[in-house]
Amino acid sequence: MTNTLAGPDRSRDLSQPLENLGPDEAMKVRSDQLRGTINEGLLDAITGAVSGEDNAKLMKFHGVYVQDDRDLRDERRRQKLEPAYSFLIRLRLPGGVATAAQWLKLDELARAYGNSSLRVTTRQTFQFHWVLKNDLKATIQGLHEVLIDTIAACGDVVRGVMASVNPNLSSLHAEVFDDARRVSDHAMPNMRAYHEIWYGEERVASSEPEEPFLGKQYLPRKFKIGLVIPPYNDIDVYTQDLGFIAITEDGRLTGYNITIGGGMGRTDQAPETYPRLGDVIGFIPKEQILAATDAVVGTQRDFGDRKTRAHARFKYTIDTHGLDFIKGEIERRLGFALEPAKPFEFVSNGDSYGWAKGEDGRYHYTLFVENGRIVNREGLALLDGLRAIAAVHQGSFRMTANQNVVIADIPAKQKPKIAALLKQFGLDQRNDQSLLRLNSMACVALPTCGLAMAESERYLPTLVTKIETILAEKGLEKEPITIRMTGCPNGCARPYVAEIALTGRAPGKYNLYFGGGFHGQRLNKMYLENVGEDAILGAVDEIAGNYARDRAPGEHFGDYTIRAGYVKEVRAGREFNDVELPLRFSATDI
Ligand code: SRM
Ligand code: SF4
Repeated sequence: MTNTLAGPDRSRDLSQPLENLGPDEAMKVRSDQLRGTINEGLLDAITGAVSGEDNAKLMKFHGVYVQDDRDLRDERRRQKLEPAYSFLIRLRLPGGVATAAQWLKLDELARAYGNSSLRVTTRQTFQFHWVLKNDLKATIQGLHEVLIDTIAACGDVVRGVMASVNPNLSSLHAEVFDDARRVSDHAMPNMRAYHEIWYGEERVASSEPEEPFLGKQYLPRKFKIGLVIPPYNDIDVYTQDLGFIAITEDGRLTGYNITIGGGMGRTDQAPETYPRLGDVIGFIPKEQILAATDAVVGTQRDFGDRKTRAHARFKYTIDTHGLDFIKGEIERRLGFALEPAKPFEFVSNGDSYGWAKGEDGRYHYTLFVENGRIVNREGLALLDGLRAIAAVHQGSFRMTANQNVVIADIPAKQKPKIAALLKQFGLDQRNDQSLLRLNSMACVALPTCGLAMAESERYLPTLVTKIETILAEKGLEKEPITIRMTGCPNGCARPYVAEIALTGRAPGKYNLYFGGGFHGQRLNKMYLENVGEDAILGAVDEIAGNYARDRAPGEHFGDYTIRAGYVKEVRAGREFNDVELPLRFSATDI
């Protein structure tokens, strides 16, 4: 795992005095390339967390977060106990693909250390929650046995690289998936610290810089990349910092249209923060994908805001400097002008469920996993069922960016066996849900997420049941409508492109949004602020009633809410908050 990114092309001076930069920049520089004192902090028996000033933040670059059980927080405080600490471990799984052997190992580790829970994330990977400090190394070493790591799953680096799952187009998927893997390997930091801390390798002295491309300050902020195969925008390409849209001719991949500057995160009552959809800036032949990654990531490395972290995402860099300037900078680094973007079309950003046959004759089964949580519950042994399938499966698994699982590449001969196991565990019934539920997505939120202000994963299923009743009364039960919920405005379930979205404000209170594009092409807009369930259901009831009566043939719910005037169309991130954006930063801020 070596980083092959080209050496720095730093048109800006990153060696400015650290006191002029944000505190996290100084932390990265003094971290000894992300080693900090993590090893010592893990040995501290006084706490269930990790001690040492910077270590909790530094561990994010290693794919590990300190958390505490928020259900127990108040009680523990009353008892004068420290919070019930545990850790989240996020895997690096480019394109969301795992082998059956890897699945079995994940299942084993989840049962041993992760409270028997596997969580498929909105970026196609897995998280273990509830891992105790003393089990961290065993978990990460267990992953290493099946060639999985957690490097750069979090932190100011290129995060998990996504790719469409596309069960039907086997060879195209293989090619695009391979590119996703190459981009991930190419862009990830070398991170010798990871090998030393988690695998116990010796530190090797070298006069060479450890991170020739990323330096000591890494990127200004997280950076997200995704590859999509039209017509399904199943990775929400416009929400990625850098997106590659596969372009084909006669079924053959010729290259990619590039989108830049997507992002969801925002903060309530901070209008200078906003979600933004990526701009399509041109086309590159497929051979140029790594060079394009270098050029775009390098531009953000050198021009991103290293002073104000809340404005450090690439979307703000673009809006601060202007799209034309950033595009020109990318082309300068590439050494050639981008070709004009090629035509493409998206039809949805959801998954297609059930059986599909690939062009190579192999079968794929997309299984609905509500909000990505794979556990055994009364009446549904999902963890057991998928383990039984992994034990015999000769193909792979693909995690979707909608938090579902594809049992992929099943040879025709094996299909009856997999079908029988799906039936045995009742998994063959899981896809029999309303189209609303099949197009629903919630972030984790409580009780593990430290930033959650309201429930999400634990509440959305109940709310969906109530909305299903409303839709059924109006004859809309067959209508595909996307609904997404998050426990805070950070937007981990990409809510701002959903047709109906809820973001948490306080326990039981949400902002309600309408108008997102059905294939992720348009941001939604706030309709009600900080309201509870009654107001949410009331609004849905009224609008759904009118939609059932007045919609045009084929008109999607999100489109209707705009046409009927419930919300204004948002054509650019700046219109999301109805204020003049972007706020301009002075040159010294950058
Ligand atoms: Fe996220 C922070 C969970 C996808 C935007 N996200 C967090 C943390 C780590 C909270 C924290 O910092 O302490 C959450 C851990 C909760 C837990 O207990 O698991 C968390 N994010 C998740 C996951 C697990 C949600 C899920 O239900 O699947 C997703 C993991 C993805 C992965 O595999 O890498 C996840 N997060 C996203 C996405 C969606 C995406 O990338 O496609 C977004 C919006 C896109 C974007 O980045 O703009 C997202 N997460 C954030 C943000 C806001 C970033 C910003 O620009 O403002 C934060 C907070 C931060 O970074 O400061 C955050
Ligand atoms: Fe946590 Fe907020 Fe992300 Fe949900 S959206 S997982 S509450 S940070």
